[in-house]
Amino acid sequence: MHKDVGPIRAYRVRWLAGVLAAGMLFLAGCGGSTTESGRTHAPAALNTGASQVKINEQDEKYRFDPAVLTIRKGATVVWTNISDSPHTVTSDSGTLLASSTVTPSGGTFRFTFTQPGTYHYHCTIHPSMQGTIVVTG
Ligand SMILES: [Cu+2]
Repeated sequence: MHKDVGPIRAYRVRWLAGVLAAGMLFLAGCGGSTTESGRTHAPAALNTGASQVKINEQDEKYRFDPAVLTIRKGATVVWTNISDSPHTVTSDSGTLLASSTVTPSGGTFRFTFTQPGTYHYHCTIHPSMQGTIVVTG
């Protein structure tokens, strides 16, 4: 008897994605702890996803979420504007991050960090919006 295993496999993929997402949150919460326990046997496709920063609104203030994001050298960060206002992603010093206007309701800006360091940035339209990307070696 031949059974269609499609739905079961789909469930397992979703479950694995959830476990990996939880593991990444755990790593982020530990400020870049180098534990490897959550990274075994991860499918290659799930290792190539970009890190995400949401531009959203909370308590009537726009913000970068998370405000501080730790990534590894070579990783790409994608900022997605899910708020109702345009924003920018602009380095506090230097010219590394220099987005054009990131449009409301889904506009994105992406950047690949190739050098370790701590990169502070802000929104030129709302200077109180500040964020930091920490790139580990
Ligand atoms: Cu802004």
